[in-house]
Amino acid sequence: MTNRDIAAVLREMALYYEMEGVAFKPAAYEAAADSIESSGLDAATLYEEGGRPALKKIPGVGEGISHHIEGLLKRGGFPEYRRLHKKYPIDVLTLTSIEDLGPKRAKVLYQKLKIKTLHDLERAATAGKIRTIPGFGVKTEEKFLKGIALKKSSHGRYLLGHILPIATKMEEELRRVSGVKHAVVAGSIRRRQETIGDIDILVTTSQPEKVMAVFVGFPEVAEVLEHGPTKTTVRLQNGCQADVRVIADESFGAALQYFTGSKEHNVVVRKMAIAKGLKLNEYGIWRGRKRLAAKTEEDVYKVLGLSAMPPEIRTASGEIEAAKKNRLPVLIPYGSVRGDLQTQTSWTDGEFSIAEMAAAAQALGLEYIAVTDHTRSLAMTGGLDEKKLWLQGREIDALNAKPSGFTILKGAEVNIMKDGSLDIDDEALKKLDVVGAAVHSHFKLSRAEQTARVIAAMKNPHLDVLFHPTGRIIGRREPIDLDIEAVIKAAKATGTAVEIDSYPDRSDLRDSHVRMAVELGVKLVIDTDAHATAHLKYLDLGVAIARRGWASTSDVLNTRPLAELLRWLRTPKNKRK
Ligand code: DGT
Ligand code: CA
Ligand code: CA
Ligand code: ZN
Repeated sequence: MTNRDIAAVLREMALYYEMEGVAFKPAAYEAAADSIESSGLDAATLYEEGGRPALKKIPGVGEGISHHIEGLLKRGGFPEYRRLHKKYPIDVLTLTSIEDLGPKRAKVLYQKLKIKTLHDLERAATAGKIRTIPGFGVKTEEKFLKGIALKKSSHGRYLLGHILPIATKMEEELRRVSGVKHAVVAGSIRRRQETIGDIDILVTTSQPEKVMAVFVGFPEVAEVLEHGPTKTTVRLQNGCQADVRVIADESFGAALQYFTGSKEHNVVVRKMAIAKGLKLNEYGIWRGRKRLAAKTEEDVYKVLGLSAMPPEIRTASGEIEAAKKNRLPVLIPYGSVRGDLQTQTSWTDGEFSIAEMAAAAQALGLEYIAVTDHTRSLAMTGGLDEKKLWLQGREIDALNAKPSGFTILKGAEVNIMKDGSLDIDDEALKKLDVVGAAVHSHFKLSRAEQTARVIAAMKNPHLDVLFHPTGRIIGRREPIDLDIEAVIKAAKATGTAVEIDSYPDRSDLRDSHVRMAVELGVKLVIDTDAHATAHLKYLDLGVAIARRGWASTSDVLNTRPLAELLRWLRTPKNKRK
């Protein structure tokens, strides 16, 4: 049983407790699930080596949950889980992944229509049965159908944030096998695309059989689909396929270039080769039977008169022209964000206190964070009003007064109301270090209305960062209908920064939007939107989006040291550069 399997059961428990209307437990189980999923420690190994006390080393795992995990590891279940699963024999994780379908509604759907699966839901919705339940209506029914369609369309692809840690771990472990020289993840993962079809690993080694034996023996492997000395393909527990190709060391660069892609990029590069009377394939770049280069990617590109392009921008959208002219952008490096400017705490819907979030951020090497809890019109999160923001500010002052080399900024994730106004007074906003605002309601306005609403909000003299510019959640919620170009231009005109959200299924500002912002000289901010300490480590996923959008360090405000960031924030908006 993997950490991911355990996390799934704990998430199910959280949903069951929500159905039952139990207080506190849902949040605790959800937090434990996040923590286990992102932990570098394997729960089964911990348990094997140190029993139940060892499990409690995982943050968020206390007495009760450690008993449950023991039950899962020893017997594949535990009494409370069996009781609730019997009471609600439904695929609650899948059903509640549909927008607007929470656990409470899943319970009603089961009780009234015996809906257990996504298939049942689709059948009931197309038969017009959902609308017969009090409180559901035609709109809800349509929304469910849309949600199902969205889910189907993203089927078979995986979020980068979920796959990258697994791929990186495999790469590192294969590198340690004796005889291995190179082990590198290629394909869409190397290009850091937002979703991933499969994992492609390239290896050069003197002992191919050994590498393949280690690969098929990884604990994540569910099934071996093809096992040979040059190519082996497996399916992982999470459904994703992974393959390892063993290639000749002398053509490593050519193979890496070929298998990194994108296909579109490769098509253009190969045409360039043909135009020069050359041939390019995964074994090298050739004139007739003479191999001109193959050892490194740089060598291969050089034959074509190109400097090597960072994988993230190999999309056939201008990078080849830039490489020809030696005008490639210097992309923002991974690890260069100094502070997270969107985090939520237990003051609202986050799991941890301000002090805990700050300590975790500092442990990751960050220099500052902004606490940006939700504000009052988001009542379900316990959103803060002016008074509570002030009180929170006093807590932050007290924490900052202790010498730590780390700074907590006062902020908020203010709500943009339907008319574009903000739900907190200007006087209170003025006292904050950094004000973010986002759309959290009225997602379905027309493009013209939605655009005007967001632009009106950006005109507020205290709004520093537009959070969640599009509101998209991958595979779950369509973006709001927005004239994004007009919004980005308004950001420039008003001196407002725009957020790149690093959370794995958010990235609601897309690479193409980032590129537009960079071209227009709009400042960006990279945040995790952390609701728990375990989320803070997602910052580099946001850096990947920034890189895909051709952003440099200077485009991203929170790569700056604190004093410089504060100088920008304290400059009146119409004077910001
Ligand atoms: P994915 O797996 O759907 O997220 O996307 P990729 O880009 O990883 O695609 P994949 O796994 O099918 O192939 C890996 C790379 O191999 C791809 O990016 C470029 C190269 N490649 C594969 N098939 C072809 C092809 O037919 N033509 C060219 N030029 N390159 C190919
Ligand atoms: Ca791939
Ligand atoms: Ca592949
Ligand atoms: Zn929140």
